[in-house]
Amino acid sequence: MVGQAAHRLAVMAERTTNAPIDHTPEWAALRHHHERVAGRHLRDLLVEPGRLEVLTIDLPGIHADLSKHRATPETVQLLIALAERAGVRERIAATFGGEKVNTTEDRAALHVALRAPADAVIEVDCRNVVPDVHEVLDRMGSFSRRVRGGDWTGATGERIRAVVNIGIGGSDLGPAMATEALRSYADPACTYRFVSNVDGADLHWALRDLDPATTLFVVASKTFTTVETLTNARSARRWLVDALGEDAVSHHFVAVSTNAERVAEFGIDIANMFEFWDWVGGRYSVDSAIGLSLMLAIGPESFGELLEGFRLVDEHVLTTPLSRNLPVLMGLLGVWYVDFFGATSHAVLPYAQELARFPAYLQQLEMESNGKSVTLDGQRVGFATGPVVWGEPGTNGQHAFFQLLHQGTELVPADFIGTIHPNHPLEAHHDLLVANLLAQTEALAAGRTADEVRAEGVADELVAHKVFEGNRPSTTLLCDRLDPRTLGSLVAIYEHKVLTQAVVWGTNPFDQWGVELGKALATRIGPELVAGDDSTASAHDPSTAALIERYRAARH
Ligand code: G6Q
Repeated sequence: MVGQAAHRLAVMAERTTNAPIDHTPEWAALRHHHERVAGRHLRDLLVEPGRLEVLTIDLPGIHADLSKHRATPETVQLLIALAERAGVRERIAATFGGEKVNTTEDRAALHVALRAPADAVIEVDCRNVVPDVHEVLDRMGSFSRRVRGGDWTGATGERIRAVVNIGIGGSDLGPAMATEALRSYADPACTYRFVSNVDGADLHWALRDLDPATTLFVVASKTFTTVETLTNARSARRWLVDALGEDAVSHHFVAVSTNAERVAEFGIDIANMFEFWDWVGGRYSVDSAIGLSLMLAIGPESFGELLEGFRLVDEHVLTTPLSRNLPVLMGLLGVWYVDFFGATSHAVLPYAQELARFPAYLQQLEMESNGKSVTLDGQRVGFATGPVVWGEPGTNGQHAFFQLLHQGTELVPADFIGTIHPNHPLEAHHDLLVANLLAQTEALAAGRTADEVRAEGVADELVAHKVFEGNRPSTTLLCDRLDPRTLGSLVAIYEHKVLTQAVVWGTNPFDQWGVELGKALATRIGPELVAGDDSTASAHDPSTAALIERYRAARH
């Protein structure tokens, strides 16, 4: 094992210190190939015999169709050769193996351990972390059962009717997205709210109609130093104490964190703290204790199914050849569009209202992970990396930004995500929804030629306006049903897609220095807005200094 690990690290080092990826023969081969095939139209590609078999992949509960991509079998082969050159297999294995792949923070990135079966052995610094993971899961399970069953009550003995998660970024987006996505699995007797923004409006409106006696706060923060979260948690604590007194806190506040000291300092009993570890990145943490609010909503059994969905994809990514490996192929197709077609954005379009927050969740997962411009060895990249990720649920988007997808000058690859079975009884709505999804992917691919437009009797002067070039690529992920297992699988697919791309680009998908900068900058300006301080003008650029002064003059 030690020998294998050393070999993997040596391979990683060689990949990252040798020629940049865009100086390799595999990159050059893709460039030449692009010149040859970029002009080919999806109308023609799509009807090539055998294409569907090669470019569709079935995972339990998810059918993935990659055939509407501007790729030939040769494109896929060349992309896989690029992945091999970059060491995708080795880096995935190193990540799963607990190696410290997050080199700039000297940490493992071991979210896969969060869903490993109880008998698995995954070591960090020679310690098997799997028993720790399961111990916390068990504690979360029994706590959730007590709250859901009414055995854990508020200070006045009443059962909990509202759960308010206070966290931000990775400590908010995952549980908020998943609680909405799985709302049909949630206990309807309880209300679930997520407060993240330091804008007081967020907390104010979240608490407005809640009763302190029946409200449970989950304060979720990996570091327990994040200003927004601590500010919201302090105000929530005051709201509770004003109504029920200081002794009520231990009945109404629990914490999720890696930092027991800070939790205790804040005034939450560490007996009411659910732990996770520094090897869990914020945006990779929905399946850790950060998912506690979600577990309170859907129950430990459904949470277990969510973990099973993650695990299925982990096994798939580890054991499937790259040519049939869904997250790897999605990642490589992303590289193909960004680096060879010049695409600068990627749309995520769930045709499932319950997935309304999924684009925002992926925005963080993808952009915080792959918004990087230096390689692991600190060299500036000479090529484009992560695209802007954005999206909204269909069909709403069709009445808004889809115009640009169809006829704009930008090439925007898109993921369409839908389900065969709805989680509601309005079946006729669902057929209409799915019909729209399929029609959009078809229209984006095929377009409409001038001849077709003319054949419809359109006046000559309008023909150019009504032509659709088509050739706009998309992935379709058609799920059986949006259930906990499928949601877990969907998230894992994107986690491994992101890793694949980072390996190709040679960047670190697990650090976030840009986010850390934001935290530091706000702390600096904050006091200047309140206290009259003449040094402000010299410490900032003229625009910022004037804005600070304007705000201060009007407010204080
Ligand atoms: C995630 C990021 C970031 C983080 C938040 C909250 O990968 O690092 O979004 O999750 O800044 O941090 P805390 O959990 O420490 O409060």
